[in-house]
Amino acid sequence: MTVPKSHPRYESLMKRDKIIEGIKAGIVAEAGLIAHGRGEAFDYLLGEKTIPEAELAEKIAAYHLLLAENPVISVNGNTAVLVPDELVELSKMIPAILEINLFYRSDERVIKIAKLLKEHGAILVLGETPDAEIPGLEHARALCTKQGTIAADVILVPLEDGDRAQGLKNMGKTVITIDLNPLSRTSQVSDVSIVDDVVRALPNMIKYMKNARNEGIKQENMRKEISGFNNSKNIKKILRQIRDIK
Ligand code: PTJ
Repeated sequence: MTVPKSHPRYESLMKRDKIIEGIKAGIVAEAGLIAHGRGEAFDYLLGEKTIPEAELAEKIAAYHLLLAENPVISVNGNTAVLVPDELVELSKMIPAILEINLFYRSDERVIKIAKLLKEHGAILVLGETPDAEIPGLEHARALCTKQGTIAADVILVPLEDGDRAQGLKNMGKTVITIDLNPLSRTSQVSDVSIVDDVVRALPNMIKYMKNARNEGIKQENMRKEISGFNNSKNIKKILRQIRDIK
């Protein structure tokens, strides 16, 4: 189906199309469509735009990643088809390792996602041959690599399930998540919960990284901003906004 650019829901329809094509290509899990729909519902409630609380979390996340010693960006099927260029750009800017981690894991999907990221410019993508596990998880999300997830001090996990976010927290990592649902366990357990569409969140994080570099923001100033950030207060503000919609 060709969607005219003039259609009032053009952006939204294009995102759906990417997810559907991703399923046909064997990159996105079928459940990815359901996850996307849930995300859309929360996006409606947030006005389909980046709210100030998300903008703040995106800046804090960018600072965390810039200050990290071993930053890792986790990639799943939905994220790979929605923002492949941005994942690669972000990973090169920081620089951070890209590691594929899937809930509905199959070797075929992992290989296809790695290929897609490489077509978009990624040099190294981990996850095809996991050699470690996140303790306490009894599903495929536990599979990871020593070089990536295990060594990470800061990890960005877009469109996550709460189990792994908690598992990563238990390992002492700084966990940054992107999830449009502020009530999800993922959002509730993270250090920095970005309640925004991944399609808007990644470009914003890239923008804050560029600003930090261009304006020469000192590491100590980034640390100050990080320590002044209160994630649970930020989430509560978002929930209040949703509750007060007239
Ligand atoms: O590729 P796989 O096998 O790892 O599977 C990926 C999915 C997303 C299918 C899997 O992790 C899953 O089932 O996730 P959940 O438990 O449905 O959670 C996904 C969360 O992402 C939900 O809370 C949605 O609100 C949120 N979400 C969906 N689309 C977006 C989003 N958040 C930000 N941006 C989106 N575009």
